[in-house]
Amino acid sequence: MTIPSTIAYIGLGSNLSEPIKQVKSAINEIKSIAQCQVTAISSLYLSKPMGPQDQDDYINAVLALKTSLPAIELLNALQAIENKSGRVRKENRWGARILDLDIILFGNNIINTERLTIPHYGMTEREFVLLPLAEIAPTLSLPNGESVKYLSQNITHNTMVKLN
Ligand code: A4P
Ligand code: MG
Repeated sequence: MTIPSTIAYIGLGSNLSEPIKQVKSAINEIKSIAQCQVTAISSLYLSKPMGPQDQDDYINAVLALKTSLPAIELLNALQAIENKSGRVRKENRWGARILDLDIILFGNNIINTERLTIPHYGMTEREFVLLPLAEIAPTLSLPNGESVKYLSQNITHNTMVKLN
């Protein structure tokens, strides 16, 4: 029997404790999640913080993976990686963090549960999500039909720098 698989897109972000190292090591950790196969990885991008400005710049990236896991199990695996990185969850919204792993898209699924909102609620307004996503999936559309490439070309561009 073939297990149905889904293409999911994961957003990675870090602005503490050597962010480039954090993001690269998270990519390696994600590669070792059972029932997941990483199929594409964007460049790393340096981005100005969204939210409070009294924090360091972020390193952001997006990767694509193929998985037979349900979305909630993928979230559990990603949160285990965040916890392993030493991330401490704080009350302040959009504050500095060692590692943030968000499920941006999970196939064409629309999920609204207590623990998951997919597509990710901020994805259509965030340059640091749309640019790396359009880099690895230029023909991708959201479940509502919106084109990622179109969204990425029409977002307000700030000062993102592509690092590699
Ligand atoms: N959750 C719901 N939907 C999802 C999803 N699609 N993927 C829930 C992942 N998690 C999801 O997450 C809080 C809860 O959201 C989880 O327990 C999960 O059940 P969290 O990671 O603990 O909290 P958070 O990430 O601090 O909250 P939030 O509001 O999602 O933060 P954001 O919106 O991701 O903002 N500036 C730049 N330049 N680059 C960045 O990457 N990131 C942030 C964080 C702020 N500014 C930034 C960046
Ligand atoms: Mg998060």
